[in-house]
Amino acid sequence: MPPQGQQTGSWVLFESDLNKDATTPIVPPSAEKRKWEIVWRNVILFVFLHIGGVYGAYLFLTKAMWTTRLFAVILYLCSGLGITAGAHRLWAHKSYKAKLPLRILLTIFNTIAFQDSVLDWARDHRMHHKYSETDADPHNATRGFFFSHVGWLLVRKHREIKEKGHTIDMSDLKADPVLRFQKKYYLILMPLACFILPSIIPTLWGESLWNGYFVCAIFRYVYVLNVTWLVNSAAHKWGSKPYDKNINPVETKSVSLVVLGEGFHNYHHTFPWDYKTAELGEYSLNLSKLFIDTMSIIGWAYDLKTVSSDVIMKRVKRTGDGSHKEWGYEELNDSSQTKISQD
Ligand code: ST9
Ligand code: ZN
Ligand code: ZN
Repeated sequence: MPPQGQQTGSWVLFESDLNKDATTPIVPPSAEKRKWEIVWRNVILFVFLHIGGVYGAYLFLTKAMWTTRLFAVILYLCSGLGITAGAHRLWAHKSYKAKLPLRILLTIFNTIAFQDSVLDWARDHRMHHKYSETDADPHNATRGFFFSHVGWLLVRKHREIKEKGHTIDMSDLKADPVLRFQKKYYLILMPLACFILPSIIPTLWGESLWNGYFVCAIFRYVYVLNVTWLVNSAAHKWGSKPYDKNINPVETKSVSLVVLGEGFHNYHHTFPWDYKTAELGEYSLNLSKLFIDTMSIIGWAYDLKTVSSDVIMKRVKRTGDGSHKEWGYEELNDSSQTKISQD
């Protein structure tokens, strides 16, 4: 286990610890208990939202018209792409470039998702990568599953986030007028895109406003929130680490399926600039890649960044846990290695 920082509980990894023993993963230890400065407004809102979400799921499964169900699924996919292909891959990581029409489309999709403005989302996410698993990481997974899933949205941010926040350069995104417009008018655009229009549109084909609201707005929103949060919680906890065993993020196909290809999190934290956020990125498990590739064919997306297989192979051999299909250990005799889960 690596030595821990004394004051903040953040972890320190010394160069000398690296590859001391190729079979021993060096991962951040669990954080000590922190004081929770609970924001009761958020707790109450999220409790009601989730109760509404469960009711919406019931209506989705039993009462809603099939056209309404289809519309809810379309909203899930569009708002999901607004996060994966938009806030995450395009804006937080700049793993590809997009022309104006695509930036506008992704901003609309992103506003349907209501995960705060792209400028705020990307700032937190850049902190998450730069200060991963420390107090300066907004959803520090060493504070437990609940904290990294939703708890971090229910409490005041740790002071280290605010103190170290100035080290994150956001000038690239602030220069984009589309993102400035979204942030400036967020409190008008977000209710319209996430709640009002998704509730009203189903009435065009004869659905009740009640069903439209609970199925297409509330249930769909709660569902997308929770699957997104799984990337911060489950994908930092349960799975294999073929690319870097020294970090918490893992590969999990089951999460990938519902988050449009964002569950290959060990790969993503090792090579965050790859637009696929996965080594291979099969379309069935990575709809976001399919979307970006399609956009690239019509010329709206360009300069797609990726990683050569030679670089990946070297990294797998140097820091992987042995579970990589092609370049993993030939024999997994040791019981601690066989425990490394295949998702
Ligand atoms: C939501 C976001 O759910 C989910 C993000 C998930 C990310 C997942 C990533 C995984 C990879 C991608 C996978 C995608 C998969 C998608 C699949 C889709 C199918 N740097 O925040 P405040 C400073 S949102 C620098 O108020 P408090 C700054 O000065 C859900 N500085 O802190 C700031 O002022 P300003 C809906 C920072 O008071 C000031 O502090 N939204 C940073 O402690 C105050 O900031 C909600 O529910 C920073 N990073 O409050 C809202 N951060 O902003 C929830 C802060 O003016 N949030 N500063 O510059 C809140 O209510 C509050 O933020 C709080 C903390 C209570 C949590
Ligand atoms: Zn990322
Ligand atoms: Zn992560």
